[in-house]
Amino acid sequence: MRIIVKNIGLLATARGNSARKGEQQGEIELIPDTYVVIKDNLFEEIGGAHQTGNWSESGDTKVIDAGGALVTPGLVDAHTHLVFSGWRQKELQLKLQGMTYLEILKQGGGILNTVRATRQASLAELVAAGKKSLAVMLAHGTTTCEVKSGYGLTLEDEIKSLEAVAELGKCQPMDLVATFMGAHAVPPEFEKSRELYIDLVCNKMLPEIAKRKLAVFCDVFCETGVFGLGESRHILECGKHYGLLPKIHADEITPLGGANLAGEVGAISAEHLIHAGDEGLTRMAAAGTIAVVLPGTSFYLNEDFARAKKMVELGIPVAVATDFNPGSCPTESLQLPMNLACLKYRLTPAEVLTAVTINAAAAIGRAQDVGTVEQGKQADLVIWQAPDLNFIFYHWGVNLVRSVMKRGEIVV
Ligand code: IZC
Ligand code: ZN
Repeated sequence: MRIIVKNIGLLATARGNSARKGEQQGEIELIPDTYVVIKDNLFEEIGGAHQTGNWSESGDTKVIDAGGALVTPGLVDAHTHLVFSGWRQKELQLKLQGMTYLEILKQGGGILNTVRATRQASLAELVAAGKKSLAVMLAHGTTTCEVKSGYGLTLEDEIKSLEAVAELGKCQPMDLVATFMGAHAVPPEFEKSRELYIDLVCNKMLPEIAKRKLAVFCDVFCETGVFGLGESRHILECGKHYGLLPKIHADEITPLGGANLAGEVGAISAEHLIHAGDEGLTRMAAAGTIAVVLPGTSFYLNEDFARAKKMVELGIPVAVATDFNPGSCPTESLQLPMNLACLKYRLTPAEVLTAVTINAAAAIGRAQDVGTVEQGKQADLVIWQAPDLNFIFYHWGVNLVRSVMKRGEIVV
């Protein structure tokens, strides 16, 4: 069976199988009036400019009319905490009274509220909740995403969370990549003996999760009052020992030095980086670490915005993600983060498109098979309710997706 997507008004896509940095971040292909051919779930042929082709349905050819709209690769969300139970709308009042994110966490709220509910939830309940969130993501154009554990914080509950990710990967269309984040917070039962919790993460959770192949990456919330630099280094090195590649929540709320650590341990990506200093960014550039910046979180926490433009100038590949989680960024949609990346970071639409497709794919180890519309790649794409690329960065606050294709099948 061949599928033709015809009448594409503008095809906008980055190119290649690896992260794009520096000037390459903004170098994308813009092909007007074209078509794509899909066979066996993969892109088989990409038309040239003003090559509309003369396609008609037949027994083994299905034709989809893009209606002259903008088409891009399916979006890739490189940073989510989507397996959880326990939304935190009650904390909105505390926020409005002036309590900060870290103050709420210190009082046993925040992440720990979600941990309590997640521990009580069954695997089936986590899967059901995750499925709802993934359907919303897909409806907003995301076709591949990363998912972190980190609301279980016991061996059993971290495994339950990662098993939920595995289940979810099988029962809905999106591709999921799992990250183990046992080092998301120190749970209350270890408050007075945090080194024992770190021991549990390193000597029980990591080996078991690696043995069961439940995660590809290991992430740490390196932050004042959460995990310090030395603790984070230790956990990430242990993760490496068990074959889990390091990721790090770095310099989100305080300038602790997480970006430096990312460079030092050779992290595949460092996330947030709102307060990352020049030295940290230089180290990241030298190590080839991808910056996963999360403008929705800056917006929601009323924080500064990361220096993404500077990162591009320094030759750091930049990805933009949602940070979807029930505390600091409760949204499944990448569209507002894309608007913010353009309007607040001052990245160009082309740079942001690269950030939410090929660079995001590279940040989760999937740049070989998703993230661009090119021959041989998985046929994931978004048909937008938009005539050109500028439009989706300019018209905001509503869902601009008209249709979504995953592995050659229309799913939205
Ligand atoms: O539930 O608050 N920043 N972890 C680090 C989060 C936000 C998720 C949460
Ligand atoms: Zn996060």
